[in-house]
Amino acid sequence: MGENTMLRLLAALGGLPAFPAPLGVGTPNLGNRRRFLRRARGVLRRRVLTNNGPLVREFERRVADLVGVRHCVATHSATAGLQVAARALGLSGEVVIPAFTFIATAHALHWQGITPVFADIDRETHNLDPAAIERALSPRTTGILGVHLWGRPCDVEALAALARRRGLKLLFDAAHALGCSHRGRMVGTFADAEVFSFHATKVVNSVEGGAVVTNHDDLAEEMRLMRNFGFAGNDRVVCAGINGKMDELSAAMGLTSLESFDEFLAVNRRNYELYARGLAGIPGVRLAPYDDRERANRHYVVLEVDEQAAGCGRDLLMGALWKDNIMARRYFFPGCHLLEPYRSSAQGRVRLPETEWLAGRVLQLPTGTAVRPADVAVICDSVRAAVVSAPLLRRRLGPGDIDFGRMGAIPGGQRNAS
Ligand code: T4K
Repeated sequence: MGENTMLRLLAALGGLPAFPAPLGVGTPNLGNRRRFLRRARGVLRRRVLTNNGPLVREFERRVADLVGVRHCVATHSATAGLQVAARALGLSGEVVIPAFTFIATAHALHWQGITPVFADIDRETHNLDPAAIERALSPRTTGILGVHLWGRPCDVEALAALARRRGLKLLFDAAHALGCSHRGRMVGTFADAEVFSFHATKVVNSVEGGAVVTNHDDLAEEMRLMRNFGFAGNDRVVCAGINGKMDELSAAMGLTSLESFDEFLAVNRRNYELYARGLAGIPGVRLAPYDDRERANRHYVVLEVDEQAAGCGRDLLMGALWKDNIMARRYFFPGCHLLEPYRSSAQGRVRLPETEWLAGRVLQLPTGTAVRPADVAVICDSVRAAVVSAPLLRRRLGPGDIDFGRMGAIPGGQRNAS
């Protein structure tokens, strides 16, 4: 770091917060408001609010075309999509998953009476380590549920080969990975089924929403039945389904959001590059990279903090940023195996050194259309100031000063996003 760098006085050390109101990770991208409202008016005019309406069907076609798959089954969340997919694939007994993921990946299985068995990850890719999966297999294993964390595809070839060799089903949680590719092939085309999230915080959103994509005709048909109580006709129920449907207003938002996908991708790329430049040279912090040869949505800006080199650990840095109204997150701390109900089960005793190592040092920074170039510069300044002032921060900011578990970090005071 150059000695002449002017440092801002952090709010944690008595300065003013860098932002007057909290700036969060996951502030929704909004598409064209007029088009959304036009679609919403159409929904009201038709009085078809849900149950496989025309906008849901259009949304499914658009997602299937984008990914390049035969079928897309829209659901009201990725969690519901994972449940429906797991059941339609016939998963039971044990399924191997990473613990370094959002808790929904595990819960979706647990709710089906399936035991998620946690395998360790690779600290470079943040994704499942195929050798660790192998060690986690048992005679009760029926499948592997991989996660393309941060939109970076997991080792799809190794996982597919392992699944084939052991006669296991392969399902991918692609919640983060819309529009991402691996070796030029789109995520969504690699497993028996893959599940996207269109939650408000995702790159493309339908407020709440998800979708399962597959190239298998029978599987798609089964999942369509399952997301609609199992109804195959007015009075005919052919399986135990749930209500997993996407509604028309969500589809209106999803379609509008999809129309702006290219713009969102460009903003995320711009922000990522600004972060890379702005953080360069700060000791002990490194951005998790995206492969420039591939398509990536760059919707997660993931910082890795090396406490020894930075002089401050991830949590101290996060505390300083929160005081500056930069609501960075520590997804997915501490790892699913250390959260209930898994923590109190045999799964809580499993040793996952790579997962725990990584969960202790990653931090996600705000991006998306709510984050302007000038904001990125301010955030980078705060990170730099925190690292430079680490010894002082350690004395001023005790572990009890910030409640990281605080819910709803973004209250009504959040800035308007474009
Ligand atoms: N698999 C993976 C790997 C996932 O990451 C997820 C979800 C799933 C499966 C399940 O997908 P869904 O069933 O949700 O479709 C958020 C999201 O709720 C969750 O969808 C997402 N992953 C996860 C990574 O992040 P929280 O608990 O952090 O949400 P929350 O309420 O703290 O919001 C995050 C930030 O976004 C805050 O800074 C506030 C801001 N925000 C949020 C909402 C909802 C807004 O500004 N406006 C909003 O409307 O989980």
